[in-house]
Amino acid sequence: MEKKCFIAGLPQAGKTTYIAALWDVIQREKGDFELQFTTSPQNASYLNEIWEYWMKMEKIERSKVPVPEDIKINVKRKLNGDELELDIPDFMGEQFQKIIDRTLPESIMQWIAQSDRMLYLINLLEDANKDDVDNEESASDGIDRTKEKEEATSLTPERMLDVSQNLMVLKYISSHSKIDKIAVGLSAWDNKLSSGKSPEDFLKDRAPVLYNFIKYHFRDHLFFGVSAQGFDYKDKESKGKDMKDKAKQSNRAFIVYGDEKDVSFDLTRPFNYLIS
Ligand SMILES: Nc1nc2c(ncn2[C@@H]2O[C@H](COP(=O)(O)OP(=O)(O)O)[C@@H](O)[C@H]2O)c(=O)[nH]1
Ligand SMILES: [Mg+2]
Repeated sequence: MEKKCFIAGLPQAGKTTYIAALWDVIQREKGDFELQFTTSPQNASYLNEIWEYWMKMEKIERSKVPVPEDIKINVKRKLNGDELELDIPDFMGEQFQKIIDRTLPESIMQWIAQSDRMLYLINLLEDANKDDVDNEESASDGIDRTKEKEEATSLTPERMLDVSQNLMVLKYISSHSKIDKIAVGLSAWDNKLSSGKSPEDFLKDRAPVLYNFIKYHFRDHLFFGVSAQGFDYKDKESKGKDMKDKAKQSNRAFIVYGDEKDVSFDLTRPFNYLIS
């Protein structure tokens, strides 16, 4: 059986970092992972490049190597030897934003239409009010600001609330594909651990509309938190050395799977969920 799965999410959702951390797991093959991966070598240069940033604990800059639209990863379930082929493109998040203003390229439309599974990342909402800007001009210096004002209030995808953008993207995907099973990852979970909430409860609290949309439009859904970096790079000075050691033991990046209280270092688990 062959299933097509893709990783989706808006720009800054954490897709590339997750793929880099996953590639670390795949290469190392150390630790107690549910899945085993092999990857076609033609994409290795891109994967290696993002992995190097990940190792150095630096933000992943726009790749110098062309971003492959198609990263094929063969997956084997250790438990029973089931094999599957996941097709994981590291599409730019901007591509998904094109859903919103209806400029999505035909090739990606087809991609979505042919997929069975999706891992969807959401980088929650630190600035949920970012577009709730008060556009009232306070200055009365006689300068005509009509044009400025128009620009400031025109609702391009970038200016919409993350929640609205995510809703529109998910709405498109749910009605233009046969995807009925998704794994929803809340990224940068290192920043959310202190909330003490499960990822599902966190989303329900922060973005009830989005949460309900997911729940009622995709038959099977898993919520998980993921910290693909393991920590916030702004703390590199204080935590960097410790994190480097952890990376060597494959326990820097972690996920919080479903309602589990403990963190897990097996980043492959959401895929294990998706392949069955
Ligand atoms: N604190 C924290 N930040 C993260 C984590 N993963 C990604 N980020 C940050 O989120 C931003 C977007 O990540 P990126 O992987 O480039 O997102 P993409 O646009 O979806 O590919 C970057 O600034 C990352 O440093 C994480 O695990 N923890
Ligand atoms: Mg990216």
